[in-house]
Amino acid sequence: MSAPVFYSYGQGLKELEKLHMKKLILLAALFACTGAYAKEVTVKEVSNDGKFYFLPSYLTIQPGDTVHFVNEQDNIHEVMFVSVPKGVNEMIMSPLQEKKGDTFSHTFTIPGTYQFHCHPHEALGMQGTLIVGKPSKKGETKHVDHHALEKQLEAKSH
Ligand SMILES: [Cu+2]
Repeated sequence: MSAPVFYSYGQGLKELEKLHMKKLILLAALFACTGAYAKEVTVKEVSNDGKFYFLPSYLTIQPGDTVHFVNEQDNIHEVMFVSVPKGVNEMIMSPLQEKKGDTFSHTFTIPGTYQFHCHPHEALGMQGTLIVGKPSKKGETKHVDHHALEKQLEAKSH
């Protein structure tokens, strides 16, 4: 005959703690997925001794995070996204940022690799890369023809 099994009070408590921990871990995972902790990140647009660059020029964020592009000096910058993941169906570009403090903000929800440049300083190499979540694999991004778009916008305004 086997004796009935009784859990001591201490053992029962431990089991309860374990369950509680499992719940907490699940909750944390859920928050991570739903972006409850969305972050805000700043990228500076710097003009320094004839050099023009984004600071940082390479950054990784999570889907749902917002990037603020902030003009650091009274100089003209314009952020244009020239390569984006294929799922992105909008043109991401700032208006002309002419004054110190001018800010362009965008929230990124689609994972992948984004490349951007400053339009007036394109030839001077003012460019950057943004990774949202995970980098895109080959063939998962598309080039945005902003020169064509610019012509379209010009045509509309005339
Ligand atoms: Cu610029």
